[in-house]
Amino acid sequence: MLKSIHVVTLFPDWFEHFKTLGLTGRAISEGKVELRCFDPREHASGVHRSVDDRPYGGGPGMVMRPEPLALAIEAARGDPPAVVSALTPQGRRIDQQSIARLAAREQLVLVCGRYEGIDQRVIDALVDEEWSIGDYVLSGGEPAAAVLIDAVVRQLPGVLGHDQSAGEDSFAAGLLDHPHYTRPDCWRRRAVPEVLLSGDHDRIARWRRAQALHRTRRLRPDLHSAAPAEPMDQAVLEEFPEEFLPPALYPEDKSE
Ligand code: 4GX
Repeated sequence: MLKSIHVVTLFPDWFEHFKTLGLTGRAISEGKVELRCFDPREHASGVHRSVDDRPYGGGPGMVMRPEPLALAIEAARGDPPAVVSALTPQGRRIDQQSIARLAAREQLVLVCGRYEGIDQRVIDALVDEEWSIGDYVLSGGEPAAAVLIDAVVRQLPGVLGHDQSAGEDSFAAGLLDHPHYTRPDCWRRRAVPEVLLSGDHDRIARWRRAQALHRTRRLRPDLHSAAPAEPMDQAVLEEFPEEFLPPALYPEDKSE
């Protein structure tokens, strides 16, 4: 199970606020996981401590210089060396299954590139795997690392509240989540689905399963085909067929 996350970044400030916030912040302050940054600039020599240089072959932008980055990665991976992961657009797309596997490691070493990228020789020599958060271009790996860290930390035991667990996430079952509602039971003439007010917890669980199945089939047919079916699914879908109309509007506001 994950104990420490080491982030190699030219912008350790990026994580200063992040590591105090929300679920991740609480997990760190409670000592469930540790987050440390390793800044290549601290390994840069010369008066200017420069960490980037112009690309061989010309062209726009700058490339991260190999030596300061390599020294920071070596400090971050420790001895014996942990697996080193870089966030890059050419990496493997992260999904919930990869998050579960990453959360099962003792240590994550996340390399965030800036500028046009990293000298390829550093990737060849020191990076074991590359991960992407999606097909769009960021200006640095830091937001991608933050996405990965958020998703991984909420998998750790005791990080979610007592009555929640990451294993019960709809995504863990390969489906999108069901819709959620809170008070008031009528808001701007829109009612909460009556089943949720019934107090019948088995029926509510069946309704939620049906909504997750309907939503996933409609919005993400790719996920729907891959999701494992439950024995009850057919019965649940017959009990709660997809509704084409939104719940009836109340004639007038009961409350707000
Ligand atoms: N999912 N980027 C990394 C710089 C870079 C380029 C090449 C190493 C090699 C991204 C993404 C992403 C932009 C982060 C380029 N570093 N990362 N950065 N999409 O777009 O993860």
